[in-house]
Amino acid sequence: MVHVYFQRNTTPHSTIRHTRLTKYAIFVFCVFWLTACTTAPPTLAPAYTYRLVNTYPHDPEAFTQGLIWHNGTLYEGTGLYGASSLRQVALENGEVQMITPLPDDLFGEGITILDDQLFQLTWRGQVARVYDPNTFEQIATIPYPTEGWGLTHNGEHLIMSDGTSQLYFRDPATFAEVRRIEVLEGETPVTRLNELEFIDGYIYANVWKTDQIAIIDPEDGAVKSWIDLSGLLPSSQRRSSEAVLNGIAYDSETDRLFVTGKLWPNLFEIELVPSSPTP
Ligand SMILES: [Ca+2]
Repeated sequence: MVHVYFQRNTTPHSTIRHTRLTKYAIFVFCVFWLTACTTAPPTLAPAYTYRLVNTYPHDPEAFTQGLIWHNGTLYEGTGLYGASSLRQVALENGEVQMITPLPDDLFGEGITILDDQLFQLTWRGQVARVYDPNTFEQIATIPYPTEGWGLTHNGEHLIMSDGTSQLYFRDPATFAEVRRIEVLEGETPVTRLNELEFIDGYIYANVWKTDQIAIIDPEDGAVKSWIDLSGLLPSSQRRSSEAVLNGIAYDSETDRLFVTGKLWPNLFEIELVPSSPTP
């Protein structure tokens, strides 16, 4: 096709040649533009920063692995072998109102409450513990085949992370895998997904050892936005390299978003603020 065009372009009529050359240039540009559009790296998801609304005390010994808001109070799951627990915590003063320890050989991880059952994962124990959220009486244990990191639910299924870029949707009665998504920013897997919260139809996941929370489409795993919490707890107040952001809870009745971290002395209520566009 291009060869035929050049043959036609041998006409001595300069105006026609000029017009055809212009058309050819436009054609080449369009081909190049379309090719560029299909192969260019995806645009990074837009980011939010935060506005600090309230600061509350948080047990600096709590190695936070799960955080939720339920029926007007906080519930927290903590980790480490020999120190893992499930807690009910007063927001205003951080006091532990109810606590049950885990066996020393279990490392507690994410928690969530669905249909009046409280689920707590374990890291490598491959077993979830199920409690009555009002009494912390243990109701059941349910095995699963992966590591356990973060946990939330969409009202029907449990949603679970295992430190990879995968999120697993599980039947709350059996932990059978219903489906899974790979979390991607463009085509790049987002790994080390940790504590989770399902908020207004999206999965919020903080990324281990970062100050970043990904907002994820639960249908296809696409990262829709990021929340940058850099500076929320200064490094001078972090006791070790393990003292990282890990805990997202949401009070849907009052639209309050809470975050904290492992061994953090504070729990924060924040509001999301769109980042200023890059000039
Ligand atoms: Ca959570």
